[in-house]
Amino acid sequence: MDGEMSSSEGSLEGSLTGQRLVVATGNPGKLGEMQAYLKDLPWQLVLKPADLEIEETGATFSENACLKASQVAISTNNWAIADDSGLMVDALHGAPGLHSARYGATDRERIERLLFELGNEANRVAQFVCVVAIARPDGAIVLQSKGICPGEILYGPRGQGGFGYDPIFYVPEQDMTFAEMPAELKHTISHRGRAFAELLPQLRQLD
Ligand code: ITT
Repeated sequence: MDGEMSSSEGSLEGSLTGQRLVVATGNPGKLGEMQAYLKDLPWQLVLKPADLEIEETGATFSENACLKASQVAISTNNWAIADDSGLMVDALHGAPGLHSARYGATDRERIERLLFELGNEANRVAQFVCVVAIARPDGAIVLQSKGICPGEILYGPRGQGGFGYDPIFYVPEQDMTFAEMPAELKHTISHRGRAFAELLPQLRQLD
């Protein structure tokens, strides 16, 4: 996956027919999940050019998702889909939130920092939030949806799957962290899964 991401714009798996849809993410974990949600649609999925970086200056997940989708659409003159997401921890007043990706240099450092900031705090309540936006080639946003997944932050990592904060995000109903779940289960119940569940029927109608 990393190899694919380092290439410039290129085709991904998916339909070979239909309009091109640029998947506007530089995060390989997200890319894999977005591809899985989009795989049966009649769109030709295309990678964002590796050197096209969008500055996330928005004040909300929605603003950032729209920014990324719009700017990638305009730069590539194609339809584009973007996701802005993050982990909000109640006891940290919503942090890392919008800054989830910038909380540390690597997934491991981000997890270590979050566990350090929380310390022995008894309130471990948290939620993952995801907004997905789709832009036309002229940059206009045509679809947007939001998904939330409630859970708790563990005291240490558990599980090998997923990416990002998955090993410390525990979902009580499943008695598993995101990293312990089979990918299909995470895809169904996650913040991203919920956002895509709302978006996909509308995307089918667009086509
Ligand atoms: P793009 O903007 O290029 O898509 P990014 O990683 O910078 O990639 P965001 O700004 O949306 O994306 O940051 C979201 C961060 O939140 C991401 O880097 C992860 O650390 C975390 N995150 C989001 N969804 C997650 C998930 O399903 N599991 C674990 N961590 C997740």
